[in-house]
Amino acid sequence: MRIFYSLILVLLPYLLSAQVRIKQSINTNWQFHKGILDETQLKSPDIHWETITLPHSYNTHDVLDDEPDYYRGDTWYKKTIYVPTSWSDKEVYIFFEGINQVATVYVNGKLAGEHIGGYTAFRFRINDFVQFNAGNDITVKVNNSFNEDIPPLTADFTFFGGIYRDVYLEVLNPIHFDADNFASSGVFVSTPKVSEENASVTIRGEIVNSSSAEKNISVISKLVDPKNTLVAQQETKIKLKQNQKASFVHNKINVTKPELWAPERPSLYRVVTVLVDAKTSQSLDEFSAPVGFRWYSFTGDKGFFLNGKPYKIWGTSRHQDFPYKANALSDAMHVKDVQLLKEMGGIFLRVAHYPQDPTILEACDRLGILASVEIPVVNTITESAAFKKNSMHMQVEMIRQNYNHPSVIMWAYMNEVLLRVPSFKDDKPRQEIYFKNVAKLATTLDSLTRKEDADRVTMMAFHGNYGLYKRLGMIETPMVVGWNLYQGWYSENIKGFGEFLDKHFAEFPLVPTLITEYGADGDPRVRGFSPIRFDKTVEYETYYHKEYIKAIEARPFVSGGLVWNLADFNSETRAESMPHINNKGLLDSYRHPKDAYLLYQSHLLKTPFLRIGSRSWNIRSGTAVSEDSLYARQSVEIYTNVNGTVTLRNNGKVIGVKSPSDGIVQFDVPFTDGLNQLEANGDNARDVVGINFQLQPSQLNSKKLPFKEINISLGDNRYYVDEQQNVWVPEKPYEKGSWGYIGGEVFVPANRGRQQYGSDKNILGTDDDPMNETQRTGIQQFKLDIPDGQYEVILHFAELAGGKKREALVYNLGNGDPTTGNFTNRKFDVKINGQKVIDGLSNSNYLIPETAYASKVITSVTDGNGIVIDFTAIEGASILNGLQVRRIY
Ligand code: GCB
Ligand code: CA
Repeated sequence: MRIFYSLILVLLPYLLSAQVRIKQSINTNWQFHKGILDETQLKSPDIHWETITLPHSYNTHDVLDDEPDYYRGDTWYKKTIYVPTSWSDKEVYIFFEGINQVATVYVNGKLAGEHIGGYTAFRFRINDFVQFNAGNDITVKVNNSFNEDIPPLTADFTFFGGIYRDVYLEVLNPIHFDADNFASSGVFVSTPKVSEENASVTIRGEIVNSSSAEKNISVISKLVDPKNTLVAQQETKIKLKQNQKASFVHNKINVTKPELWAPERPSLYRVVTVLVDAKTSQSLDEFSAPVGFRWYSFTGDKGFFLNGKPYKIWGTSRHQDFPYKANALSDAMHVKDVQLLKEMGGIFLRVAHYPQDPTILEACDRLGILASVEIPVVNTITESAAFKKNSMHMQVEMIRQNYNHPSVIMWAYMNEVLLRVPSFKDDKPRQEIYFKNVAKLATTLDSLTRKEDADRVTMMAFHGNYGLYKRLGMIETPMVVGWNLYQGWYSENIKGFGEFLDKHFAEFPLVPTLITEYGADGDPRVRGFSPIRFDKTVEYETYYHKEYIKAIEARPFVSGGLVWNLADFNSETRAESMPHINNKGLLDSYRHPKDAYLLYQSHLLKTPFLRIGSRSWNIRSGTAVSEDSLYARQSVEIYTNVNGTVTLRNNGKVIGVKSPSDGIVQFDVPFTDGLNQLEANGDNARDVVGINFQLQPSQLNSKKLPFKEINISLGDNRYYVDEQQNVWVPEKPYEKGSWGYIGGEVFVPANRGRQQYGSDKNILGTDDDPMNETQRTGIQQFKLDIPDGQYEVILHFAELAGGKKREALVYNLGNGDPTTGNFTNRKFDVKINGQKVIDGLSNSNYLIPETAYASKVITSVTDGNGIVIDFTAIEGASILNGLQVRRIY
């Protein structure tokens, strides 16, 4: 989807206008069928086809529901294309930007070709199957099943199926740039020499004459500068015999004092190469690509240099999905992500874990974002010839298809490939053979990459098992090593991050290192004032990034840090607080910024920046300081790069004046009931945020602040804002005049591991996982000293114990199934103000493990007795996960 207009203007004086290649998308009006079809069924009128538009995925919804797994199997797409008679002397191709993961393409029932791999483009010549001046049936079988010979095998992202990128028809003259070169453009542009003084451009490619006549061709390459002024050109004459291929090289295109391409100023030149019929002067084909003049190097001790200057690389990785769209995003949605990275102040995009839509690298070229691209060899390999062949094929496709992007400086080929090591039934010698095979495949892919592109650097990303990669010699295989490190997230000690790097530097002082991943989950709905690891609060995520920024900045030998991830993304097999989503994004999955995104802005942006941190936590709740002081104090962080002080006002009143440190100012804000307009002012920067505060009375019978409603998450220390905009507040012990629990303890998982409290299981039947995952176990009473009136009380329960084998329990209750861990049956009654509202709640009725159960009860409060909820255990311990109380009258 390139725009040729300006080029046409440039070239007009030199060429006769003529029809060069046509590239037209054919995305509309496809028919789709999910399921296996045989040849007769394909033609049968009884088969249901749904009309759809590309890009399309058939996994938009099943990756987000409560059913485990998503459809991974056969699907069919079909469409009629019209091929005009005027194309009968042309070469007609069908071009797919990407289909996940195996595509078989038929034209009028005949096999046109098959493609393996979900993230690279492919094209098939279809002349032999089409009828001109007629409708032609394109039928595509798509299959995204697990295939042990096709990477990725397993990974922390979802392998959505479908024709999820654009599809085009390409119509070429018989004389054209080679269209059968791994779906590349057939022409490759490089900048072998670049300095401030001068730069050179090399353009090489192959030209095909598929006609039956000999032709004299001029190949003319022109270089235009960022203002579209011609700066250099080269012309070659070629005699092309019928059905012959010939190559050309233009390497005499030089520029003095080039405008350099850099993140601050991504100046783009452009190359246009045209094939001209020497006799008629008609242009027959045209190629165009951006050119960015830059040079760079990675060093082991001083980090990264671009155009001779040191740069700390800051950036992110990015997945290509969006809620309810799977991978089928519009071009604009892809571009927006790169823009968001730019607006954060990032200068690097790790296109991970697979090549993405062409618009991504186009945007990187334009916006000055450096990039790496990699094939999806993730976690593990299959030691088969086919796996190796497919990996190598993908690597060549990736490099040739994305070669002409000045933003790309790095090709990678494996991610954490030793994360999932087959145990071979504890056969250590066999495992050792596997290790060797992995290391060998790495070397093969690395050499292949260097051979394909001698100008860029190679990279492989490792997980924290330093010793193993070192032992296998893999640290020295790529030109740059990438480390994916999660100290302070998957492992306990956050300082371990810096220690790891220092050790690495001591042992491999010459190996350039880049932190290719680091990150912590922040569920955008979960907040807290005492964040701890794995509590999923946005606040812990922010804390983690503060620490990592300091550690990376403190070490000049580290080339930079790439946050995992730009945005939250789908990983169907994940449970935790937001099932199916990996919450390590700096943006949530709808691309709203979390606080950590603002933290990076304050750290990286050069223009005045100031943002009030909890803009996304704009519905809050808390208890008034006292009966007479009708406000609650809560912390607010402001992220800024301004010099001098920041003044914060709430509803016009000055709260404080403070100087930032490390880009942050923190205020304890007295929030009043209702709307709190926070206004922060600093040097040349200002921000306003409205926070709706639901102030809870300190005494529930308060006249000044009458009780309305409250939502309490038991066994919880965090705040949670649900989809209905209810704010759930943390539990507290009962105090007279107020509310709280009596008895019991915070639920802590059996094998605590990373989770300090609460469960990390997907609780079925609810979207309120954070509230349902936490629980007070052994609770005796819950009291609210609320005034007389009529109330709605909703009690929330979820069985969190055991639960490894949910089904076994449901169907085999009480038989002591050993696979269910520490599970003990429970049974208890619930009374509200003396009346039994739940009789014998147990695992034999509603308490199905890991499943939400809630019950709403209407109750009257009289005689100033408030609400007293009694839990009486009959077997095991009583539980309560959440409680909502709302005054009706
Ligand atoms: C990793 C993987 C990435 C995961 C990430 C995580 O190391 O490379 O694919 O998504 O960790 O969040 O666990
Ligand atoms: Ca709870």
